Formats: sequence, structure tokens, C-alpha cells
Amino acid sequence: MMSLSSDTSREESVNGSVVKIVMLGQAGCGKTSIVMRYIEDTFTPNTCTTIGAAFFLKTALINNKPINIRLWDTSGQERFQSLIPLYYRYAAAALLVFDPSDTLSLSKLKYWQNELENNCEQLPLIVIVANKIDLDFSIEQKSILLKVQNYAKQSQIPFFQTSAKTGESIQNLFRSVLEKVVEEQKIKTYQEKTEWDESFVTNKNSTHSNKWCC
Ligand SMILES: Nc1nc2c(ncn2[C@@H]2O[C@H](COP(=O)(O)OP(=O)(O)O)[C@@H](O)[C@H]2O)c(=O)[nH]1
Ligand SMILES: [Mg+2]
Repeated sequence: MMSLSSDTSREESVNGSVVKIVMLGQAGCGKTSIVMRYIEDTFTPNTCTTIGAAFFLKTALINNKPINIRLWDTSGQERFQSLIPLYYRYAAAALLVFDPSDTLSLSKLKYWQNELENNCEQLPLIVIVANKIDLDFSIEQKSILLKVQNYAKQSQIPFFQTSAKTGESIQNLFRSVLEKVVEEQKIKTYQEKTEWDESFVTNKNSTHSNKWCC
């Protein structure tokens, strides 16, 4: 049984394997908040909108072996969508986040699944994340949640219910994703990661930096 040690660090381990994880979903569903809860164990009620994408590093131990997580938090805003293939390219896992209280975020789930299926040479592990479960959902919102849960089950897509606000299931989400990624051998060695970096270098002359943040 694999276990993720709580001994994590924001420094990359030279000996470690590399896992690229991308956060996808409608603006406002809580992607940045999930990342901040995971990386820093903090929650900000009034976040600012992610511009383009933000990049985070974290090293976790699985079976006492360091795994360098390269976490890309994308913006759900329409105007940045054409850039998103850069962020899911070579990803080992894609977390499709939605907010059950926002119907628009629900419609984006299918969009992102199709996008990944149509454009990835090697399909990342797709995971659906229902965030903001601390909210008092209406009957209709609960039924949406149930429908997505059933859809995920039928499609054999791992499904998690999280709250970045309370921290519920955030560690569990990333631990499970890492375990599955290792199990499915989607990890890369440190050396192989240069392949990903090159995909960003080719865009270095664009007007945008590859490390936008709000
Ligand atoms: N109640 C609640 N609010 C959340 C949660 N996660 C994020 N939010 C709030 O939802 C808003 C949008 O969050 P943000 O992380 O910026 O969403 P993003 O656009 O997907 O990155 C912010 O006001 C957050 O404080 C959650 O789990 N519960
Ligand atoms: Mg954001």
C-alpha cells in the first residue's frame, strides 16, 4: 500500500520523479483555492482571478520516494482558453473542478473532458472534483452533484468532493491522484521533464510570461 508522507517540501528533489498536474474548470469554482489549501494550507475568502496560469512546485514522498509535483493552476476565463493546451500538455493528471452551485461550471466539465480526449497524445488521468461542499446546497444542486457522481462512476472517473474552505478531502484528493499516477506509471524521471520545459521555451517570445499569477 502506497502512502504519502506529510513530509512535503516546495524544493524540487533532483533524484525525484516528476508529475505534472493541471487544474481545469470554470472561473470561480475554486481551483486556486484548492491549490493554496494543498500547497500552503491556507484559504482566502476573496481571491483574485487567476490571469493566464500560475505554476506551483511541491515535493511529496510516496513510499519514501520523492515526487516533484509541478502544479499548473489555469484561469477559467474564456480569453485565456486558447493557451490552456500548453498547460495540459504532458500532464500526468488533470483535475476537472466544478462548483455544484454554479451550472456554468457543470457544463465546463464535459468540455474539458472532450478537450483532453481530443488533444492529448497520452491521456492524463482525469479526475472530477466537486468543490465547495461546505456550502448548504439546494435540493437541485444536490441532485446535480449526484448526477455527476453517477456519471463519474459509470465512466470510471475518480470523483472527489472537496472544500478548499474547510480543507475537507484536499490532502486525500492529491494523495489519491499521486498514488494512481504512480500506479499507472504516468510519472517521469527528472531528466525527462526537460521535454515539458521545451514546450514552454518555444513560447518564450510570446507577449506573456509562462508564470503569470494574480
Ligand atoms: N465556500 C467556499 N468557497 C470557496 C471554496 N473554494 C473557493 N471558494 C471561493 O470561491 C471564489 C473563487 O475561488 P477561486 O479559488 O479564485 O476560483 P478559481 O477561479 O477556480 O481559481 C473565492 O471567493 C473563494 O474564496 C470552497 O471550498 N468553499
Ligand atoms: Mg484561479
